[in-house]
Amino acid sequence: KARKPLVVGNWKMNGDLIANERLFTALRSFIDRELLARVDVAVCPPFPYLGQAAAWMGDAGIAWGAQDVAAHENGAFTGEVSAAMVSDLGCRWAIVGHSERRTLFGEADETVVVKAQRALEHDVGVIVCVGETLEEREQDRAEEVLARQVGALASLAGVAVERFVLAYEPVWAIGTGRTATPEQAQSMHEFIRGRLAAAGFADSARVRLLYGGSVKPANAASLFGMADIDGGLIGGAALVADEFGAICRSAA
Ligand code: G2H
Repeated sequence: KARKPLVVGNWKMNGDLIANERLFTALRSFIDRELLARVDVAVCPPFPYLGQAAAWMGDAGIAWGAQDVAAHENGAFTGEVSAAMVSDLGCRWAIVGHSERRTLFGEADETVVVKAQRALEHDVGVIVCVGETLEEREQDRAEEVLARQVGALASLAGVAVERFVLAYEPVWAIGTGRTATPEQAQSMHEFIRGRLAAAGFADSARVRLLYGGSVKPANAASLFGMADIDGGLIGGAALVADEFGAICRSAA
């Protein structure tokens, strides 16, 4: 494939100083420079541990990123974490618009795009998540929802492709053990790439599209083997070093 695969661990709200140290140590040994020459790897721990990630991953060639950023620049927004702050902590990436943010915290397309803009302004690349819910899929509205979510990103069309990644996460496949079949996922990825082009992304063929939703060592290779799947956004399996390492190797 022309696009270098990317595998991102989304730790969600998990971890503690001691468990993280163990995970970072194991990741350093499972994911070596030879693998990193073929696959980009990033881990996204919760905000309080970004400094710990920097300390452990800094010289390992594994990037780290935030799971979210604030839509506001700075100021009286108690509890929020700005793009400038995560940039300060060396984050190469910020995940924005994860389905859990959209469904549990009511984030709308408009908020997602503003958050992405904030991150990009601070030189933090974005991993923008899109995906339909089970209800939307059953109503045969998956493509309509994706078209809306991708269309809302039109103002980002000029961004350098190195800094812009899209993750397709069918919400019905997240943490449920249900995975989209590789063919189902591929057909949605192909659709998304088409919508990116329609939204003005001249380089849509070079944008990396990740699949997310119950990716495990057993299904990673068949997903990553599809033409428009350029890696994965990994939740549960990212907390288990040998599973995450195996998934990264499947992308090579
Ligand atoms: C989807 C994914 C990572 P999991 O949310 O973002 O999680 O792999 O646990 O389904």
